[in-house]
Amino acid sequence: MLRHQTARYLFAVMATMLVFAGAQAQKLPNVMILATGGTIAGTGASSTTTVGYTAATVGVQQLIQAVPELAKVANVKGEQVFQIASESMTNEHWLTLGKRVNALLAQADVDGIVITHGTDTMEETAYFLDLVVKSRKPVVLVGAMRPSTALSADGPINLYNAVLLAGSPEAVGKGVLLSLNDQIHAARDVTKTNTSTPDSFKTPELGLMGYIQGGKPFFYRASTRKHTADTEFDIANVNALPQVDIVYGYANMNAVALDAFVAAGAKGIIHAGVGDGSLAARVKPALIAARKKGTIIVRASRVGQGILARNGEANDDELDFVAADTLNPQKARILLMLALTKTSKTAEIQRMFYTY
Ligand code: DAS
Repeated sequence: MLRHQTARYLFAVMATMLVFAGAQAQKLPNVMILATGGTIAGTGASSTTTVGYTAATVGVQQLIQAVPELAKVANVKGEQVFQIASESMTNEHWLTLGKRVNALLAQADVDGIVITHGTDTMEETAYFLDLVVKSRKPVVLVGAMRPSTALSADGPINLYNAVLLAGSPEAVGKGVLLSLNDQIHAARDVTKTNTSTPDSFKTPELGLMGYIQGGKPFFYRASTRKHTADTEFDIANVNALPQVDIVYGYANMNAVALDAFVAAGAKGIIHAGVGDGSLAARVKPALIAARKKGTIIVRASRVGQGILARNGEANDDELDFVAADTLNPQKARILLMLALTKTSKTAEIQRMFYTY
């Protein structure tokens, strides 16, 4: 009799625990982890290998299994969208990823998305998504500066923080975010500033958005520019992005690269000029000729910070050029590509550079 009662009691306890666990799981946000490769999925020859390792070797399920704490902050599911080192990211990868993100965010059972990604072009993918994601739900890009096999690998804690951030109400409506090193950055203004150290990602001058500490995100600022749900760009029916290339400014610069890009059919050129986007005497005629052929010219700066002033170092009104505002050249390229899916009118394109 006693054994029967004990069995019934144990069964009742287990049933209660299962119901409680289910209720807990129901209370946790549903976060999708889309894996694309990079160092966070990298492996090195030894635990002290922090450069010269192989990126994009560990699969998404392994990344999730390596951080069992994820289950305490979200119901996570993983999907391997592709597996590449991000220096090899292409427009085609971006269109695939952007469409997948929008499809998942349209699902009621997805509360947020984390994208594991290489650090080399992470800021670019983040900004592309900032301009094409049609949702206020959090999208967080995360990577690592050390491979998963290294002593003090930063991937696991970065992934934990990113999942926590993507499932947090505080991150809703903030635009696409990038989080490494316990920091939260806005996609538009963050950039990689160091080739190898864990604190590489910074938002110089304009400042990071906040921190993740003790399992909680803390926001101190938000972007003033349009993004995500407020975007005018739609890639749903876009199968290829217009070719836009970047010419880099330097002393003794010539027009060889510019002419080659235009001859190859570039629809737009980002001129990453010295200083405030100054045009070298040997290059200006080639830029004017390219514009006359219909190529859109955006004046940006290699400097990295500050406003690229319209009609400052060149008469953009007269030349019919566009000024990049504060976007770095690699991000100006992204905005110009998307702008060219809607218009080739320079006044409209300039408006977009002052809007996003
Ligand atoms: N090659 C780098 C990349 O995939 C590795 C990394 O830092 O993530 O971007």
